[in-house]
Amino acid sequence: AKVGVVGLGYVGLPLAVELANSGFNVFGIDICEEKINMLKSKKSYVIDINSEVIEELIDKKLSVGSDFTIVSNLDIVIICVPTPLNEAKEPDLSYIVDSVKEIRRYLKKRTLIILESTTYPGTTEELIINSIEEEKSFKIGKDFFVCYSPERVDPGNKKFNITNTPKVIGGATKTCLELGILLYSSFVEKIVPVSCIKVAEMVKLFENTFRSINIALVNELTQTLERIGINIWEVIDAASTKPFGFFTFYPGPGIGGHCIPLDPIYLSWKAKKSNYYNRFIELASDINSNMPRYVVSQVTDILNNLGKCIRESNILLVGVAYKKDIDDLRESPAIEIFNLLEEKGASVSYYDTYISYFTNNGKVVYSIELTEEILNEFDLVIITTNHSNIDYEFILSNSEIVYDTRNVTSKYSSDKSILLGRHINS
Ligand code: SAJ
Repeated sequence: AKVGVVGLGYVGLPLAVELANSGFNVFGIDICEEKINMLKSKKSYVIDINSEVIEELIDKKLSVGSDFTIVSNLDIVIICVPTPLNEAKEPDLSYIVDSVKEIRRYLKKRTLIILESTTYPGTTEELIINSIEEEKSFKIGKDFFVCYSPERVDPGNKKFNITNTPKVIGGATKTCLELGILLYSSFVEKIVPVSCIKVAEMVKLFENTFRSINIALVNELTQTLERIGINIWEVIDAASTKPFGFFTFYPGPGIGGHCIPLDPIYLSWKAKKSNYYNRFIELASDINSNMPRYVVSQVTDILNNLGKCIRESNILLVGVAYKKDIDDLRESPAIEIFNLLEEKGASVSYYDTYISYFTNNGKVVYSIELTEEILNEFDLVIITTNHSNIDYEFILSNSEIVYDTRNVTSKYSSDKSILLGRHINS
């Protein structure tokens, strides 16, 4: 069968590779010329796919381009385009709308269309099924088939990948579902069929809302226990010994990435549209997005206790990616902390083993070299992302004070390290 993958990002590219490796003729479509050119010159831009894999497949089982006319030769089209938030922090479905418009233009009868992009319940029906039935007067389940199957890709995860992560799927009709199951069964170990498309859309939002709310819980508890003078990190580690019915979440400098800060907003937006205001989600988003300010307030107190103030101080952020062991800066709380400190007059530098430079407010900022003399220049070091390949012992032994938002320094029991949430005696 000929399968099209629309959107060749961190979800679509690994999917296209997996499909090609399991024998399908795959046509990757992406409107971003730069991505297409990189793939054609046999280069990967996704952390989980190395360029050798592209070299093996490109122009053999995998061809790529920006042209949607190929859709008229495809049996299956899988849509993996971004679903961000717009300026007003509301769902932005423009990538889905635009790609469906192009697919619809060239769609031939009997094609299976699967949406994988994270979105609120009802999207697949409104934007794909209804629009194709109206514009092409195709009958769903007879002239074309539609499923929704949420992506569960976790970039950089060495243990879980597309084949060993259970795949939830819902179909518009029984036949649609059967076709979707047939497709995924050829390369996914466990398929989880659900009764309808809306349930499948909701499953992904629930998974990530669950994470956002539980992260917010420990982030708020951190501030409660700071007032009482209890170490939240010790409480969480001891509570995690409970062998059943407990999930471990840790406080941090805030939440980043392309999923957790966004997906719950898709759900709360949809809830509001159905005249239900989901208090948990709004509260969790507020608490999580306030953590960068909480970090800056603790750092201010620490510097004041040293007789220094943020204005002239020299601060180093260790780790700026949104989470450990990846090179992704999207929505990273470390960048927000960087900017908040600069606004207060500090001179801020960073060190990250995965990110050698980034553009911040139009300025290119480079990672420092981690040497003794450079470390000695800083009044304070903040550990914002806990990459595994950073030498924290070296940092501790060559710094005055290390404010640790990820609890990676406790094991060195150094009196120079102050954990996020510690009561700072003013
Ligand atoms: N974070 C905390 N405390 C925690 C866990 C995470 O502060 O206890 C922060 C992280 O530092 C990061 C943000 O939250 O800034 C999101 O972290 P995440 O571990 O949820 O990682 P993501 O954003 O890459 O989430 C993805 C999601 N995968 C999909 O949406 C398909 C999520 O469902 C996975 O559970 C998660 O990876 C994972 O477990 O790695």
